[in-house]
Amino acid sequence: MNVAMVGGGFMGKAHAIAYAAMPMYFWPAPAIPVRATLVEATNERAADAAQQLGFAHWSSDWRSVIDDPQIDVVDIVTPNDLHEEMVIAAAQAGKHIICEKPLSLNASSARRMLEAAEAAGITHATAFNFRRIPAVVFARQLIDEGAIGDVLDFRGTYLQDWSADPTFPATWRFDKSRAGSGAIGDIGSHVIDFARYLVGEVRQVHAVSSTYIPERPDPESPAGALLRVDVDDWASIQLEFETGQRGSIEVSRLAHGRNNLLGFEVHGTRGTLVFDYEHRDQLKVALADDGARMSGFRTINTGPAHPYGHALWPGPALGNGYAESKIIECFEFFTALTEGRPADPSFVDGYRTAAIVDAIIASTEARAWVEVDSS
Ligand code: NAI
Ligand code: SOE
Repeated sequence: MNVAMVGGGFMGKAHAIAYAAMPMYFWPAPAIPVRATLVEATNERAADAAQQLGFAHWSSDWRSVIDDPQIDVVDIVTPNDLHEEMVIAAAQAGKHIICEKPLSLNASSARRMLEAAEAAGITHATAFNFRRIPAVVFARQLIDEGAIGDVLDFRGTYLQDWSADPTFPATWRFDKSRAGSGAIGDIGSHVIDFARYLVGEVRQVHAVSSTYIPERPDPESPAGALLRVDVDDWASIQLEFETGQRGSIEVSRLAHGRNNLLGFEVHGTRGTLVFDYEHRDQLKVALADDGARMSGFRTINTGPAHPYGHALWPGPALGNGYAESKIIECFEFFTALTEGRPADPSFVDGYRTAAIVDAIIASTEARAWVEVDSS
């Protein structure tokens, strides 16, 4: 199936690897993704990225792939503010769509994208790839099997330090008009997706946030010019799920030493599950049935006995990375597409996550609990 990818930056590289490698992991593949056209902001960038990432054609006009009858799938990997227009146009042209997270700048925009995709009857996916990590899927299986009893609460974190240096420039992720929010939507959306995947829908939230570095160097202007940062750097969020459980999430992009600590801890009446992306092949499991004498965590390295184990490496702990999470995401998307069923996570998940992000931001402003409106 012919894929047009719009955006050949950091994540575009991961998506391109997934298109190339998915059939090598999952064989026979549900479909063979063909890297047909890469669209970038300029002809120069498009030509270079197409050559690097193995696309047959390139363009600097994203509408050209919308109008191209040879294109089956459009993959949106651009900054967040560009998602809505591109996705709606692709849906109206009948293209199947993968769109990166967060789906858009806010829930009303995400809702328009979902409605356009549903009206078009196309397969649509939101690229929350981390829920596809084998250890995360294994955690979901254990919860579903009742291995930790009834879920009591959820703790999630996403702590990074790539922007802890005040001289890190004000790239698009620090501009509300381009990103929608800061850490809350950028990395908090991943943790929210974990919470929804492992526990369920969120009823209301209470949050506080801070912008620690209010100005950063303008990457587009001569040395020394500063831009005001109008998004959050850090947030602490309390959750109440629709089923009554409680939870908490902390996000920061300025946590020195925390390079990419995306994780969760789920407490149940009969056990606890702990995941840490920095040790992403592992799931730590504590079970009450082990008794006091043997109380503690066992560290399970995922491998052939675990989700997707048949397709990944032939032994536990051989190492799954960013690319493998995208390769699995790609497999699941094309499986859903060829089977004619909804992808998971879809734009519904992108919209519901956006509604939770909106409520979190509203709560930081109101300094009160805010109901999630994902009607
Ligand atoms: P980036 O800035 O590295 O790349 C974005 C690319 O889009 C740039 O190369 C830029 O030239 C291109 N672009 C801008 N305007 C364009 C246009 N009109 N037409 C075509 N190309 C255009 O950004 P990054 O980090 O790759 O993020 C892209 C998206 O992926 C964002 O929505 C981000 O939230 C998401 N993302 C998701 C991750 C995940 O784990 N699922 C990880 C990193 C980013
Ligand atoms: C920056 O915080 C970033 O690239 C996020 O945008 C991604 O979603 C995350 O997976 C890695 O960090």
